Amino acid sequence: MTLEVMALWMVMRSWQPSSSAELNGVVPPVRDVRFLRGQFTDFMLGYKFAIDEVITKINILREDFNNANEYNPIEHINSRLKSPESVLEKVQRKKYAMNLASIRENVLDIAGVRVVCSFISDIGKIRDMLVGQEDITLLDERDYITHRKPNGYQSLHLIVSIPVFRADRTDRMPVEIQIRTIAMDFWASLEHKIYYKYRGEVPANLRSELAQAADAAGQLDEKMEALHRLVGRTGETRPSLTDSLDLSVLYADFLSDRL
Ligand code: 0O2
Repeated sequence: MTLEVMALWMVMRSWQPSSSAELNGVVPPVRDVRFLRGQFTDFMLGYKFAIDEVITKINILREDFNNANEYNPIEHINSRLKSPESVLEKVQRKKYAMNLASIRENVLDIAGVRVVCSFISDIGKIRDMLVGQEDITLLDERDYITHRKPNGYQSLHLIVSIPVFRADRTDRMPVEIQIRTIAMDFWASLEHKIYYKYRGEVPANLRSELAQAADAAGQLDEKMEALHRLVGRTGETRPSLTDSLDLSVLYADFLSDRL
């Protein structure tokens, strides 16, 4: 039996071994494990659907900006579903109860979506557009841009909940949305690689280099923001749709194209 299956079994049974001897001695029945796997898959599927919903929302914003020929603040989007191992590792590290109800209540970053923008000012815009949507509820917000982490990490983290319409029920699911600039993202992905390479024990000289790189990234963001403002938007707003507009001229134009 793999460790993963054993871990799933423990979660589903709300059971924690009191010692490694107890863990070694216990073999769950195969039928249970199949059932538990099914339950866990169903549980995780809800988070996958929540990611799909949020990505659809962001893609709609993106396409809407493009359609209006407006400047598009969204550079790129990516997402990740936490693996069962890292969900369980977090439960263990934070000393939460090892059962699904506890995971549902406490682990709010199983579904994660990252939005990368060009400029610092885009971050607030995207945040407001998402949080302002009727079916989105903001549960928590961490502003690591105003309050940069000591290692230099910068990003805006939102925990939101959105409804996911399943075949037999509607669940409100939490999603962590990270919004950051290209420079912040570049720094964070390099730092992540270094952190994993050294298994968290990053040597002091590298930590200091990373802090300097974070400063440089911060300065670049400020410079780009200033240039962006200088080039400026004209402040044009797109005209709102006029329902009573006579579309006969447009129809005639379509007909003339066909000839
Ligand atoms: P991954 O690879 O994105 O899945 P915790 O989850 O307990 O560590 P907490 O308090 O729940 O942290 O949330 P926090 O610190 O607000 O945000 C956690 C997520 O933010 C991480 O997820 C990273 O994606 C990102 N993050 C936070 N701090 C740093 C940092 O110093 N460097 C980098 N590169 N990313 C950071 P995961 O699940 O740890 O990783």
